[in-house]
Amino acid sequence: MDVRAAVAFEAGKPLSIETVQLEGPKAGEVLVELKATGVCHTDDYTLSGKDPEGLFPAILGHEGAGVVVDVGPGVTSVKRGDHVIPLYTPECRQCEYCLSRRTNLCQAIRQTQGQGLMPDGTSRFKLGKTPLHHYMGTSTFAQYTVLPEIAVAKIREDAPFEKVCYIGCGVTTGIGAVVYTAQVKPGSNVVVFGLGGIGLNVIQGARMVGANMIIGVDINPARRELATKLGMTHFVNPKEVGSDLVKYLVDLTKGGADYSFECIGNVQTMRQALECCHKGWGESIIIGVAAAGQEISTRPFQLVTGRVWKGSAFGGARGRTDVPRIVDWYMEGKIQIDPLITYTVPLENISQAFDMMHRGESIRSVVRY
Ligand code: NAD
Ligand code: DAO
Ligand code: ZN
Repeated sequence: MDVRAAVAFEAGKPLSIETVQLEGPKAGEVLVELKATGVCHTDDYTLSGKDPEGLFPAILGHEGAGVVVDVGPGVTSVKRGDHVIPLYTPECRQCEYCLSRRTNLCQAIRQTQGQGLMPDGTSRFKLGKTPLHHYMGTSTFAQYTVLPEIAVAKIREDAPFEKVCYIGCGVTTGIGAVVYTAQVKPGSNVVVFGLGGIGLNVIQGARMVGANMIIGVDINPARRELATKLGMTHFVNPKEVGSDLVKYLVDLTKGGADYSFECIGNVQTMRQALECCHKGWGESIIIGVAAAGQEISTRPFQLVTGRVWKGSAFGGARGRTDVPRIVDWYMEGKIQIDPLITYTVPLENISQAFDMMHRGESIRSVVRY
């Protein structure tokens, strides 16, 4: 079928709106009509050419929501008409990783997904005769996409697509890091570095689980107002604190954070996030993705004396199991999404969404198909 899509032909060039050809779903696959997709920094990172694993030409996008319109042979868990969120972290429930119950990093289709291909080693997208790479197994910058059955979460039908698409990455990454990775206990003191599309969701996750102090750290004072509405109790601007941010945070929390979250992707703030944790038990969760080749450091004594360094991908969430529950939390008013969606644009204007992100004017922009 012919499908309108934003194609990334080359690193560093703007996306181009094209009519591409999409083959139907093969065994174990589903065809999804996308209704909305968020535009995230990770799409921008790949498009910029800085992502060493970026492949071109490709159809980017990984934060979508839509409706199943066709299924391939053998598909049993979803049917035509089901509302779904595509998952860049699938959940097969059969691989060693899924069965371990110790990680959400399902490996069932890891290799081909990393090669920009479907599990059978081919692409479903073409422009003329040129195959286009899939991206993160999702390729949501297209009106329709094909996904493995294990990479869609079935969600309730009354959830608005142009809001819950954000659960496909940012919301789940932030809230999941609190609920699943760190398992923050009520009454904890939490420090969140970076109050963007991820950090703001950590803030509201911390509020949802009953944290005590929720301290937001950001160099952009404009982030204070929204973060406060989502549950932040204290705002710290490192530019105003002087040279010893770590000491300031340890003093503010009277001994250090029970949990800290790094939501920037900067190796210096990763170190600060670890070192502002409480001696003996404080846990620091790295969410931010640092640039290729960067390394983290600290004095090993920080770990010897009980601080714990962890990472979190997709919030530690098992997509097919946990994403529908997060949609329920939104529909029940336990978490907010609407104030975080700054702009909604048609596919033709997707470049505006990237421009607003570059200028720091948006938390999340959404493309509505
Ligand atoms: P964002 O740009 O919207 O937010 C970053 C925030 O950090 C901004 O508010 C900015 O002002 C602030 N900031 C920048 N430098 C700072 C500094 N030195 N000190 C304090 N604040 C500073 O980004 P985002 O969309 O929230 O993404 C955050 C990170 O999370 C990125 O690295 C992204 O790649 C990563 N990410 C990780 C996962 C995962 O599963 N681990 C998923 C999605 C995104
Ligand atoms: O299983 O090795 C693996 C790959 C896991 C990918 C995890 C994604 C990490 C977050 C990247 C940013 C997502 C938008
Ligand atoms: Zn698996």
